[in-house]
Amino acid sequence: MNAKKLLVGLLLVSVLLSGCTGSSEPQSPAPETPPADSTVSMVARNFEFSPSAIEMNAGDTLVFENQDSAPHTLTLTGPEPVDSGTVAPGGRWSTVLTIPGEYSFVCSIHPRMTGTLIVK
Ligand SMILES: [Cu+2]
Repeated sequence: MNAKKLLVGLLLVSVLLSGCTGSSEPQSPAPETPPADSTVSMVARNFEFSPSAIEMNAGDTLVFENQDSAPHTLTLTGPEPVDSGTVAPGGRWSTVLTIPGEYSFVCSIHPRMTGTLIVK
């Protein structure tokens, strides 16, 4: 009797072990990963924003890099106004825009530097 119980126990253990290492793993639903928020880059160069027309999705990060020899600002007007303040040459600034809509932007130091941005 004891030997039979031991044998059943061993069988059970071996079944469990093979279940863990075998190819017939239990089907668990793949974790739902929301699309990663992406980053949109924009630079100031030669006293121009590039690109000067930008589209991004709500929740994306807008990264502004000043590749010019002069300080610039990225001053956004629209549903979610935001101002980088002065970004020194070689400097970088970023913000996350969460409110969809049409924006325009300008460098407050050089008002002829303009552009448009759409948050979808
Ligand atoms: Cu400027």
